[in-house]
Amino acid sequence: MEHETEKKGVSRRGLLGGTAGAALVGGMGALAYGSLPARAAEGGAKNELAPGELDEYYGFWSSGQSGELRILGIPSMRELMRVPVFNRCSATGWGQTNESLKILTEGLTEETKAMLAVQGKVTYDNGDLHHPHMSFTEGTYDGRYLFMNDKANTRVARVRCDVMKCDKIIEIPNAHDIHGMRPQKYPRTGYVFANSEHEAPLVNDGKILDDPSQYVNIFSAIDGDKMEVAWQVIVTGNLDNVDCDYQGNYAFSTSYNSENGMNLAEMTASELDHVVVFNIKEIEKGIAAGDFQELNGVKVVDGRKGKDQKYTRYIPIPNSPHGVNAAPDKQHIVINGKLSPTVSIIDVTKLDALFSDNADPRSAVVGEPQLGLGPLHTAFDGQGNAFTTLFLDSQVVKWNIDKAIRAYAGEAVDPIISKVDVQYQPGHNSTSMGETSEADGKWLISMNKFSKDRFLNVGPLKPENEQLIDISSDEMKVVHDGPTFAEPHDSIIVHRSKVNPATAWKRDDPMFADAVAQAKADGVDLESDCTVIRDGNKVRVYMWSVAPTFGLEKFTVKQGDEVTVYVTNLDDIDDLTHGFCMSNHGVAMEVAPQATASVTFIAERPGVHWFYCQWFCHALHMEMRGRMFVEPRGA
Ligand code: CUK
Ligand code: CUA
Repeated sequence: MEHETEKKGVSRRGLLGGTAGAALVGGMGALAYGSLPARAAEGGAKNELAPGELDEYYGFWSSGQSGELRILGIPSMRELMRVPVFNRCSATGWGQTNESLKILTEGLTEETKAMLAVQGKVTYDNGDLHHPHMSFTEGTYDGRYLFMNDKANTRVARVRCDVMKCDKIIEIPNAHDIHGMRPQKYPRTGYVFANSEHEAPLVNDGKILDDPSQYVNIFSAIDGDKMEVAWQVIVTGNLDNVDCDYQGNYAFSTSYNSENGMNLAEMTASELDHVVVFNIKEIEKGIAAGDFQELNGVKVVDGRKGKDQKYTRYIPIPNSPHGVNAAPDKQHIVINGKLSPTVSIIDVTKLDALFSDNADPRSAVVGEPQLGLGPLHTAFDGQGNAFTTLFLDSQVVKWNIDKAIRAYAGEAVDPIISKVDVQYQPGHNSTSMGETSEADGKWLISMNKFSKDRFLNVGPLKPENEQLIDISSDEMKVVHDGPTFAEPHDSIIVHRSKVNPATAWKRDDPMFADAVAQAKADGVDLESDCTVIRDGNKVRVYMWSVAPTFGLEKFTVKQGDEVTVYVTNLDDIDDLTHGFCMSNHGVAMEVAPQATASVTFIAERPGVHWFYCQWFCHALHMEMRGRMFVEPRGA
């Protein structure tokens, strides 16, 4: 039995390799790749990496209602890291450390803070992270930031790519449930465009419920450098997904409820919904000229349908369109029909006429190929082809943009190149570098909502299935199934040359500037002093960590003290993260190399309590511990 397994292993490896692969598959694979031992047998690109081999791409993944950002290696699909954003994290202390609580609270509106305070909270515990996108410079990723939305609590967050940590979260006033979100592509990000999905009365103070005529929706442009709302636009209908052009002139939002309906029947009543085109330059001019109202501190222009519009155009699109994706040819925008089997192709060079000559909005549509049932999202290969997920058909369809345009103009050409079955019901898809001008046509991820029978049954709640598809030839080939937990919507695939994270923190990093300032005020040198400062019933405990010891082996506080522990990790070796966990106090945090992290709690239990390093760091990691002694009240 053992022998047999081994034999199988050998022959499988042989198949992936050169000579045996050539012999077994014959013909096409052998000719193209027979002499390249690293290639997969059947002629595609290689997706299985040997131990120790590095991936060519970073995949940045949303996690839906899990609220975090995930980092995968592509094409191996190995999960490399989880970056807590809107969620709480037991491992890193995100949502518990002072550094993370500052980020999670400072961007909330006063109204939200008051609402949370009534519930005994300082911030939200959950989030629904749908869309992670990297900042751009001149049409391609620049490796500065990742931006992402929280549909659940109307927020937008930013992750710094140098340390892969969230550094800003803002709540968007006037909006209701941020869904679609994309960074400006040109000249740089710049703006981060964010859609408010759900309509509400403009002044939502509990006086209006059943008067849809008073419901509006809000499109926001966020300044991605400052993480502040730059301006907003009032629109008609709801807003779903958003993308923008490569010229820096227009943004596009789909609306699946142009009817302004409040229930399913009303929302899907009309055959045509629309995509809203936002004229960025005109909106900026309008703001500069004072043509806005100020609402909750934000400058808001009116872009509703049916006015003499300077700021917006509404292009009719069949039916309940969902995804919107700008092609790397810098000219075409694909709107995905969802309830219509079509996608609509907008030519950005025809948009100026919509505004300057009041041309028929539909004149910007230059193609509308029928692709299959339930088109949701489209990705691109940089060679003129597009890949659209068909939710109802459980397929990805590869089609040619130019042929679709020619067919729309009356030529007898079929734009569809091929289809591949995916398992099952795909939502988003993404291609390697596909949302940039450097789309390279190597890999496609199909993010499927259901895995059904693809994995061992783990109970009624099942993982989703994300499939890696080789798109290096016209026949798309599914090469990997990847189960994922709730519920990644979207992903981007970024070439590793674009991202260059640090291996240790810099001591002057703004992430822990408050801790550094407090230490300075207390006359403490974080890099050498370990000490306890009493300030009334507030106690600040400073210590460093060097594997395998904490700078303090014990400290004493009084019952009822508010204790803040600052740990500075003096280790600067790659991978030498420490932790600080105060047992039986619900306190734990990550302290990565050269970082300072702090956490505050009330010492309410008299006696001895061990704190320990919960991040494996050394052969004597278990010994990396110390004691907090809490003197009883009145002692
Ligand atoms: S949405 Cu989920 S499948 Cu939030 Cu981008 Cu289309
Ligand atoms: Cu330090 Cu484990």
